[in-house]
Formats: sequence, C-alpha cells, structure tokens
Amino acid sequence: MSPAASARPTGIIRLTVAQALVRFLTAQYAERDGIRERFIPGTFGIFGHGNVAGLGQALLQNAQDPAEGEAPMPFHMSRNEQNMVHTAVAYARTKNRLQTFACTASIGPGSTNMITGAALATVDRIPVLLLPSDIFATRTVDPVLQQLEDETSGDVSVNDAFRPVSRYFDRISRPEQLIPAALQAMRVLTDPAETGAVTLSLPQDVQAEAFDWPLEFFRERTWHVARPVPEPAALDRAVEVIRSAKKPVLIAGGGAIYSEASDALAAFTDATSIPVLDTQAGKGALSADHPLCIGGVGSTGNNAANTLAAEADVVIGVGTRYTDFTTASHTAFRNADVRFVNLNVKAFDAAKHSATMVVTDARAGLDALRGALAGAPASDAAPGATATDIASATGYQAPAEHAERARALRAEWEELVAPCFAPHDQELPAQTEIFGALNDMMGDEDIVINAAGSMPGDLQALWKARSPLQYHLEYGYSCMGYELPASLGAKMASPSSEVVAIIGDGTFQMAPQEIATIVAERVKVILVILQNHGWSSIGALSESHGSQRFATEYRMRDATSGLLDGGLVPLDIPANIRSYGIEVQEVSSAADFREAYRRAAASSEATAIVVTTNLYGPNPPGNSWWDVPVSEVSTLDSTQSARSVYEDRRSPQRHYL
Ligand SMILES: Cc1ncc(C[n+]2csc(CCOP(=O)(O)OP(=O)(O)O)c2C)c(N)n1
Ligand SMILES: [Mg+2]
Repeated sequence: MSPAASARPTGIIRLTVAQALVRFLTAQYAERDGIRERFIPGTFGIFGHGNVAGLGQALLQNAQDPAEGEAPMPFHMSRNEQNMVHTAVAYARTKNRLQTFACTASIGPGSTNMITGAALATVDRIPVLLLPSDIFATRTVDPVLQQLEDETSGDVSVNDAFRPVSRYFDRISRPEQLIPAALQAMRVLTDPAETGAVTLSLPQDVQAEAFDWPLEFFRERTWHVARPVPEPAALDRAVEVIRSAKKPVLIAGGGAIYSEASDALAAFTDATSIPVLDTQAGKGALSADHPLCIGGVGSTGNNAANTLAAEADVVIGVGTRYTDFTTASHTAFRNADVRFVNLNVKAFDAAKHSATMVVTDARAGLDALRGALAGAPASDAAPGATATDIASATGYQAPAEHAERARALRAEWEELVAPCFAPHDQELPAQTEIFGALNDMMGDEDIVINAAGSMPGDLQALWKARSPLQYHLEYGYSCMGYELPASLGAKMASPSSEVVAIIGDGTFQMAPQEIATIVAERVKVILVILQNHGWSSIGALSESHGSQRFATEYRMRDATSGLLDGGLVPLDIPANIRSYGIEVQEVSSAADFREAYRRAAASSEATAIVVTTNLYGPNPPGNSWWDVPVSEVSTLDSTQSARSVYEDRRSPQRHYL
C-alpha cells in the first residue's frame, strides 16, 4: 500500500475524489429477502482527458495497490458510451435491479454519448450509475477541449443535459460534496420507486484532487431494497372494486418481474381465476403454460387479450406504466364503466387512469390482495345476511363463464397464428418462422433480447415465455442499438443462460462495434441478425399511414430519380461481423436456421447467424391500433385516405376518468 493511501490513526485517509468514489462503491451492498450482493460489482468505461488520470488512475490503483480491505472493482472497456450504459441496464434488469454497473466517460462527447442510455434506464426504471466527466471546477483553463461555453452562465456544461433523464443528478464541484452525493446516489439506485439513471458529474480537476476522508465513509453499507406493503385502507378500497367485477383482467408489467412476483401472481390467478394479460416488460411474469396466461395486450397484443381488455369492467394493473402500446393509445379498454385498480411501488404509476391506488411492492401487494379477497368482507358477516351474501363471502372468484371465455379466446388466437410458424410459400422466411424456431429451441432460463423494429410487435403477439427471465424486451425507450450491448450485460448477469440478441439490419448498423467488447471479454452470446434491407416496421407504418414506404429501405441514390430508390446498398453484414473475429452462419430458411442455432448453441464462443427474411412479413394478424397521426391536409391521395381511416380508428379514444 502506498503511503499516501494509508489510514491515519485519526480515522482519516487522504485519497483523490476518484479514489474515494471507487473505494466507496466497492463497499456498497443491496439486500432483499435476505440475499445480499455487491451492488456495483464492476465498472464499464471509455477514457479520455476527462477521466484517464482521475477515475482511470483510481481504477488502476484499485487493481494494483488496493487499500487494506478494499474489494476489487473489475474494469471493462467498452467501444461506445451509449452501448456501455445499455450493457449496464441489461445486467441490472437481469438481476432484477439488485445489482448494476457504474459507467465512466470522458468529458464532452464521451459523456453526452451516455444520455440516450440514461434516458433508457430512467424510462425503464432500471438502476445505472453514470459518471460523466465535467469541465474544470476551477475554470482556470476554460474553455477546455470539448467544453460548450454558455455566455450567460458559467456553471452550465453539456452534462446539465443529464438532469431531465436522471432520477438523481449531482455535480461534485468540491471533494467533500462526494459524501452526501454518493449516499443519495445509492439511496435512489436501490429504491424501487425512484430508481433509474443516477448521474454524478465529475469535473476533471476534482477527480484528481485529494481530500482527507473520514474512514467511516468507506465502511461496508447494506441498502435494503424495500417491499412496501399496501396500506390497509387502500387494500380495502381495491377489494371493494374487485369484488364487484364480472369481467376483470389483470395486466402484468415489468414491476411484477423485478419484484419476483411470479409465484404470488400464479397464486392470485389460481385463487381468483382472473385472466392475466402482459406488457412487453411483464411477459413471463406468469408462465405461458398457465391456462389463464392470455398474453400480450395493446397495440402489439393478441386478439384474445385485446377482446378481454375491451370488455373488462375492472382492470388490475400490476407494475405497469400503461404506455400507449399497452392501452392501444387509449382505445384498448372500451367498457363504458371500466375501473382500474393499480398496484405499483410508484404512486405516480399507481394513480394512472383514475385508479384505485395501491402503492405497494408487486409481490407483497398481490399476496395481500389475494388474502383480502379470500376473506369475507365485514358487511357480509352482519346478522341477517342472505344466502347469496354468505356465498359471496367465501372469497372472490371471477365468474366461471368469464374465465372459460378467456381460455376459449386464447385457443382461438393460437389457431389463428399457427400459420405464422409454418414455412410460407415464399422465397424468404417470414421472421415469425424464425421466432417460432427460437421459442421452440431456447430453454426456459435462456434469454431473448430485442428492442426495436418490427420484431417487438411480432414477439409480443407470439412469444411464449415460460420464466420471468426469458423475454427481455426493451420497449420503454425502444432504442435501436440496445440489443447487442445488452446481450453482453445479460450474459454477464446470467452466465448459465443462452443469451440471444435478435437484431434488425437497421438496428445492427446503430451499434455493431460492441462485438469487439463481447470478443475481448470472451463472453458467449448468440447474435441473430434479421437482414431485410431496411426498416420493415417503419415501412409498414409508412404505408398504412399514407406515406408509401418513403425512404424506409436501404437503397442507393438513383441517378435518374434522384431518390434513394436504386439498387440495394451492398452492405455485407456477415463480412462486417467476421471482421470482429467471430464466426457467422448465413441462412435463408427456417429449417437452416434451426440447424445454425444448434451449432451456435453448441459453440463455446460468441457467434452470429445472419438470416435473410422477407421485408413484407407476413406478420401476425391483430385487431389493435396505435396512434401515429396522419397529415390532416395533403395533396396525396394515399395520405388523404389514410387520414380518414385514422379519424375512424381514433374515435374510441378516451380518458379513463
Ligand atoms: C435509436 C432509434 N432511432 C430510431 C428509431 C425509430 N425506429 C424504430 S424501428 C426503426 C427501424 C428498425 O429497422 P430494423 O432494425 O432493420 O428492423 P425492421 O423494422 O426491419 O424489423 C426505426 C428507424 C428507434 N426506435 N431508435
Ligand atoms: Mg430491417
């Protein structure tokens, strides 16, 4: 140990801010249900002049000459700052938010590259600790390389752009500010209601500045991740609404998964026979094998779930934010008298749609609600209760015909979509055939990752998730480029799972470079790239909205038309992937894909499968809608007719008051 870092008898240690931060982070633990883990077991980063001699030095010192008792802080080099945040998010999500990574970036573009990742984490309610570097606190040398100067305010830097996308933001302008900031950062990261991106902005001079720190700052700390229980009165109100329901549904969102509520949800469903619909984040909370797991609801949902949603008189939302995809842009719930009961750890979400709010951890809330619904309401115990009252006092169950109808609707849907998995009479496979093969071949504890394009819709409609781990769809921010770096994070979090990232060709072009990190880290993932030479999703959207698939295929600028409607752009994705040093299999049929997947699964190294698919699907049939406004006036016939369809489709749109 170097003399500079040795503890003084007075309980003071002299360290730089960066050294102190690293040491602090190595001593933070999160605990839930008696399981306690290092909260930040590693750091991802890219160095530049903003952090190389500050945090970079501190991480080196941690690796080479740690203080007595200081735990290691493994360091991982990334290739792009946005990607490293996505890796951290996927890791944290796979760990049900009980662990995450820190991400350090240089000042200016290195830091602002993390803003998209920060927004994604905050939208998805996933913890990630961001450590962007900032301009000199002393301002002596201003403007430093990459500094944006604000002539009206000396304390503004580009890092202020992190504020609206972070759940907690602090700029450490003096060393001692690190103490309250680091403690608050940990509080927010480990609070299920508040969590998201937490940003500690670190001026490059302050990172390297020394300070006498009280040793107590570095003692091991355990942050208890709360499972708030429902307030009894709120539970009573929820019970009253649910007891009146004749056609109830429950919507499971991501919160049900992060709180590990699957057993509680299955017990609740068994006790009440209330059909369970799911969101992109919540699929798998109840296993697809459960007879009352009806599947995806909303714009990309299935007809069975959407029919039940349309008829529902009571909707119980568990851990859902109710995005427009879940509500089909406020057209999913059509019963005039529909009421909502929302179980959510975050009051903000619990309050949505004028709901009867139950602010609670999903698991604790479902257990409490099941208990409360099983018992007799006080009124029924009153003397003189009728036989019907007494019968209803034996516990709430959805009417038998409702549960029966849910099962029948699900069977009907399964029959309707069966052809999606069968080889089509066309040259190239539909991507749904590939998804069918994957769903068949992947184990329950394997992980499929996707985020954007036409794939999330097809997956939401078709995928059968048999564990809460399996279906990893980032559909809060739906960020193209999440999938590939996310596969690294998910695999690091769950090494025994086969991790498959499904990546559109457009998406691939957003973030291919992280393959280099996957290779360097020797992490085995399977990349499945669906090559359809364009944006199938946006093309279909464009066509259905009167814009004729304008500029949604990757084509050369044509010399005659002057438009991007020439031949296909000769991008060789397999060659591109091979250049990173990994093996690629190229296939163009579902049968060959199965063979390729078997080989990829058997390999001990990361490999890719590039599948050429049909840009035009076909996609699963669906009866739902998504609000994407069409131009109100236009000289184009296609737009005018799309506008009249639009007006018709949005007519059922309503507030739930
Ligand atoms: C970062 C980002 N930019 C833009 C979009 C809008 N967008 C959604 S899907 C899509 C096209 C995706 O293309 P591809 O990955 O090839 O998938 P496909 O639509 O062909 O299935 C675009 C541009 C987005 N979701 N994320
Ligand atoms: Mg594509």
